Amino acid sequence: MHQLEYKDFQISNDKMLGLYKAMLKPRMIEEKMLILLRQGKISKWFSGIGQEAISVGVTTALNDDEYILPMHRNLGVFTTRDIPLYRLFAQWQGKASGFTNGRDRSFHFGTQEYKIVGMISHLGPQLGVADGIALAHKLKEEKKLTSVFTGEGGTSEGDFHEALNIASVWDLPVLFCIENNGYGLSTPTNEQYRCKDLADRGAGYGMESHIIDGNNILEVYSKVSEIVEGMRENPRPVLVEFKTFRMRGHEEASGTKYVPQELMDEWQEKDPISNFEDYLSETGVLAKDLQQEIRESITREIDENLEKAFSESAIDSDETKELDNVFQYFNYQEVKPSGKTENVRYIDAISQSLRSSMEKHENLVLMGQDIADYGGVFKITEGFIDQFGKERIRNTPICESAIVGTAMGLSINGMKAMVEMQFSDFVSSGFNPIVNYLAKVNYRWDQNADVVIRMPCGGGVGAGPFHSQTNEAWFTKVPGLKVVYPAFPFDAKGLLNTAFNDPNPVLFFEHKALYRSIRQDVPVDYYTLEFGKASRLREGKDVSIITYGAGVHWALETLDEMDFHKADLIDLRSLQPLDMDSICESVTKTGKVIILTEDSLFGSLASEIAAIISENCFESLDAPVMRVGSLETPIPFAENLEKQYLPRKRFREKLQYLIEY
Ligand SMILES: Cc1ncc(C[n+]2csc(CCOP(=O)(O)OP(=O)(O)O)c2C)c(N)n1
Repeated sequence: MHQLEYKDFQISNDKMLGLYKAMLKPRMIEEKMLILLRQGKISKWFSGIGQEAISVGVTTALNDDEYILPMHRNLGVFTTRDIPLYRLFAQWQGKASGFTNGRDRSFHFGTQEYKIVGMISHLGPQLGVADGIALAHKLKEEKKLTSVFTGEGGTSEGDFHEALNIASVWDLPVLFCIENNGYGLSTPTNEQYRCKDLADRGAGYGMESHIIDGNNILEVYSKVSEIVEGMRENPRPVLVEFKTFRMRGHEEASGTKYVPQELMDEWQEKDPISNFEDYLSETGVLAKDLQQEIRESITREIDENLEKAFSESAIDSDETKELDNVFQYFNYQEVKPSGKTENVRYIDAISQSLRSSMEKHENLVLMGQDIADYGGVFKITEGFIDQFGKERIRNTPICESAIVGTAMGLSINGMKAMVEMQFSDFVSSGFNPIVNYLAKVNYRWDQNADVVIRMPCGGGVGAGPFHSQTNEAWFTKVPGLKVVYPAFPFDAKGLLNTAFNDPNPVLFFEHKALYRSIRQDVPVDYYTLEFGKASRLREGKDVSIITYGAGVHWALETLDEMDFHKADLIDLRSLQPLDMDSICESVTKTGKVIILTEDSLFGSLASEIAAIISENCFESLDAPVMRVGSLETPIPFAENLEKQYLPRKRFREKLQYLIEY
C-alpha cells in the first residue's frame, strides 16, 4: 500500500483543527480513565488509544442523522456525536444519567437521539442489524447510509459473512468498517485469517472494497467522505479495511506480553494524534498556545463532567420497575371477532392473518427463505408478491442469524418485521440474535424489537430429527420473548394479528401437522385475541388436562376414545405470557392435574407448569402432579419409532392412572 502523507490531502485548516480536537478528546478521556482504573474508581476499560482516527474520521464523514454501530474501542464515535460527557461517565458507572439505567455496561448501549446503536458482546450480530437499518432507509427512499464496525477478529464470525452477503444481494447502503488492529484478544492476524488483506473478501461478495491507513486522520476522513457520498447517490454496500494497531491490552487487566516490542515501537511511531499534531504545528495551523488552550478546555470539560457523574447517586430501582421494563408497554386493542365466518384450515388462517396484517401495517416487511415467488415451502405467502411487491415480501439467502439481525435493524429504524423460519428447527442457526439481541434490547436501552418470528414446528409428519422438533422451551426460558402456540385456526388468526400489533418480539409456533388437518369456522374479517389467555375446551370436575399445540388434539381424541366427560381441558394458546390464573383455577377445582407436552419432558414447559402448580395449588391437590411428554431422545424418522417417541399413547395410560388415583 502506497503510504499517503497529510500534505496529499486538500482540507481546510478549520476542518483539520476540528478533526484534531475530535481525536484529542477521546484520547484525553481515555488517559483519565486509565488513572481512574488504577484508583479502582471504574471497573473495566477497553482502550482505543492509537485507533482514534478511524472513529473520528468515519463519524465526521457521516451525517448526524445516519446511524452508526460502533464497537468497544470506538469512544471517538460517541464523543464526535457530541454526547454530553457526564452521560457517558454515568453510563460507565451504571448510573441513571447513562443510557441503560444501570442494566448494561460500557459501550453496550444505543441511543436514538444520537443515532448510535451500540454493540452486544457477541460482536458479529450488529452487522446484520446494520443491514436492517439500511434496508429501512432504502424502503423509505431516504438517501442515507449506515455505518457498522467490526474488529478483524469479528470477521471470523458467521455473522460477518451473512451480513455482507445480505447487504450485497439486497444492494444495501452499509459501510462495513473493519478495524484491523493486529490482535483479537491475544490472537494475531495470522491465526485469525489467511487472506492477505481482509478487504480482499469484498470480491467474494461482489462488493467494492478499500484499504485505508487507519492512523492517518486525513486519509480516513477524505476517503470515507468520498465513499459515503457515492453510497448515498447509488445505494450499495462498501467494505473498508482500516489498518491500525491495538496499543494496549485487550482490556487493561490482560496486558500485552504476547505482543513483540518491535511491533509496539513501530506503531508508536505512527500514533495518529502526535503525528497530526506535529504536522499541524509545522504548517502553522496549530500554534503552541492554541494547542495549550485546546488541551485545557478538554481537561475542564472532562473534570466538570466527571464530577457531575461521580456526584450522582447510585441507581435507584425496585423489582417491579425492573420487571416492567423487560417488554415495551403494549396497549392491547381488542377487535372482537364478528360477522360472516368461513370454514378454513389452520394454514389458511395464518395466511389470512399475514395478508390482513400486511394491509394494516404499511411498514411491515416479511422475510424468509423462498417466501416470495415460490410462496414459502408451505405456500403460506403464495400470491403475496402480486399484492405487496418484492420489496416487502423478501426472499432471503440462507442466513438465519443475520436475517434476525436485519429484522432488529428494521425495528430500530421504525419498521415492523416478520421472519419465517422455513422449519422451526433452523432457528438454532439464528438463536444468538433472538435470545441475546431481540430479547434483551428493550430492557437494556428501551429499544423495542418489533419482530414476529414464525416457527413451523412439530412432529407426527415423519420428517426426522431436523424437521420435526417442537422447540418452544428454548425460548420460554428467556425473559424478553413472547411465545405463542395456537392449536386451532380461530386462535391462530386472532393471535397472529395480535403478534403484529405487539411491539415486542413474538415467537409464533405453528404446528405443521395441524396446517392441513384442522379446520374451523373462522370470521372472515380481522379480529384480535389477547396473549396470556388460555381457553377451556372441555369442562369437568375430576381432572385438569393442561396442554397446547398438537397436545390439545391428542387430548380431545383421547377423551373421546375413553368416553370420559369429567375433565377440564385447558389449551394454553400462549406460553409466555402464561395464563397462571386459569391453570390454578382449574387445578383448585379438580385437585388432579396432568400436563401434556409434545416436547421431551426434561426441562420442558410442562415441568415449569408442574412446579408452578406444586408451589401455588399444593393444598388443593389430591394426587401428584403428572407430566407426559416425548421420550428423551431426538425425534426419530420411521413412523413406528416416531409414534413411540410421541406421548400420545403414554398420555392415555397416565390419564387413566390419574383418574383412578
Ligand atoms: C461470540 C464471542 N466470542 C468471544 C468473545 C470474547 N471476545 C471479546 S472481544 C474479543 C476479541 C475481538 O477481537 P477483534 O474483533 O479483532 O476486536 P478488537 O478487540 O481487537 O478491537 C474476544 C475474543 C465475544 N465477546 N463474543
